[in-house]
Amino acid sequence: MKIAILGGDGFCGWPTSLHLSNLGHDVVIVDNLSRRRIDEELGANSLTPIQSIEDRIAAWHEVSGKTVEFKNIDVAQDYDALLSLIVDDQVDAIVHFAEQRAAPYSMKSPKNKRYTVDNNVNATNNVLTAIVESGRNVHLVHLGTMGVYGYGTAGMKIPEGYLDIEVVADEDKNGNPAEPHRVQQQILYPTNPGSVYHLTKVLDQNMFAYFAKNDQLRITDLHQGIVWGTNTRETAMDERLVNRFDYDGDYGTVLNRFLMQAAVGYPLTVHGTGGQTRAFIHIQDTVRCIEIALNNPPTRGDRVMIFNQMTETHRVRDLAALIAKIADAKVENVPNPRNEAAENELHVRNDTFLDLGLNPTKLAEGLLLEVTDIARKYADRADRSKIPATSLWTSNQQAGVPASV
Ligand code: NAD
Ligand code: USQ
Repeated sequence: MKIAILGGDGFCGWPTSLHLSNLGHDVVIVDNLSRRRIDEELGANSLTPIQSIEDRIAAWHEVSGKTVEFKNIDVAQDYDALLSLIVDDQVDAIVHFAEQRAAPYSMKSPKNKRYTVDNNVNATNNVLTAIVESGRNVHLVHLGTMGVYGYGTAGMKIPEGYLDIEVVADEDKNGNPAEPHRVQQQILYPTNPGSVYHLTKVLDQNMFAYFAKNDQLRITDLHQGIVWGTNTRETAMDERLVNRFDYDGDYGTVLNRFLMQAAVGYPLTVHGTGGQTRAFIHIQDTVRCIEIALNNPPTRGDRVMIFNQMTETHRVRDLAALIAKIADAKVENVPNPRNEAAENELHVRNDTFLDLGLNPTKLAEGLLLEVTDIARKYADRADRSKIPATSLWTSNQQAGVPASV
């Protein structure tokens, strides 16, 4: 297949590009390198020494003999370039990662809130509109988030996108009064976003539903949990291919932050009580799930296919305790800079990927390797001043700075 990877220079996009290229697909990376510019703006850097996109692609060619193309296109701004790419390169599938993905960054200021909405909503709208205008039967695979559901449980496992409901109707199909009777329906699971970033994924979801209905676009929306880990089989083939590792207070996600904090002797920053339960997936499983999703497209005219892309759920304080034990680190409860439930249960269905052959990498197997192979190896590149989470959800919140630091 000819596959365009939008956001292919990012944390999930780069290993996905190599994985699909290694499988023999013809891959073109589309990225405006905004994530690298945000690193400069924040004065933060990947813990791992990532190479320029040009050097990455040259190294991949040297190591594998395969060619990956790169096009610098702003998907949210440059509609014509995106349309030309789909038409001229005869794209069969698009994997869409090209969004601002950090919840703390999205909450940092009015400017950041507006940028996140403008960038993410326009990017998705442009992709959908360009696919329709191209007239090509492109399969769109989008990276969405578990966060569209909120993180609660309503006495049932969170289903894969759709909720079965039963209503008591008092009209017949023609709208005439009738004896009350039960009618079954499926609706999109009610949304409950926890940040402006998560809100953009909710808006995406409605755009997908509309374009699938009106234009019969083939769309798969992957509701992914928090990704942990760094390398995949392909990015581990040569140090020049290494994946990015974010640890700063805006872009670093919880498990990778704890791994890095343990490696540099910084207390593990548990926000609040650490009673927040979240869904997780290893980066190796992310790339495999995308392969599986590409191999199992919906049929034209189907509704959006939604898969929950996660393999296990954990409470934040349990993760901290686990890492403290294996890496001999200290845990410190810090003020929670976010406006979120202090404690929650989370139970999630993920049958589709398991049925389609995903064999999950569990935390228990991979954690120690991440600490020793990655976090400790690159510990001297860490800037401790970038660790605290300082982006506040409301003016009532306080930054997540450990008292002992
Ligand atoms: P990332 O920031 O590392 O990568 C995103 C890439 O998209 C960057 O390279 C950036 O330069 C590019 N990009 C952003 N806006 C663009 C635009 N307008 N035009 C072109 N390129 C643009 O993020 P990531 O962690 O790889 O996440 C990728 C996707 O997966 C996101 O949509 C995110 O919501 C989703 N996701 C990520 C995680 C996670 O834990 N990292 C979990 C669930 C879902
Ligand atoms: N947390 C801590 N200490 C830290 C960092 C985070 O306790 O040092 C807590 C947060 O308060 C939160 C939880 O850990 O309760 C998760 O935070 P996170 O930054 O790891 O994840 P989140 O903001 O939800 O965002 C990440 C990705 C996003 C993706 C989402 C999937 O950045 O792109 O959509 O995970 S999910 O969480 O399932 O919605």
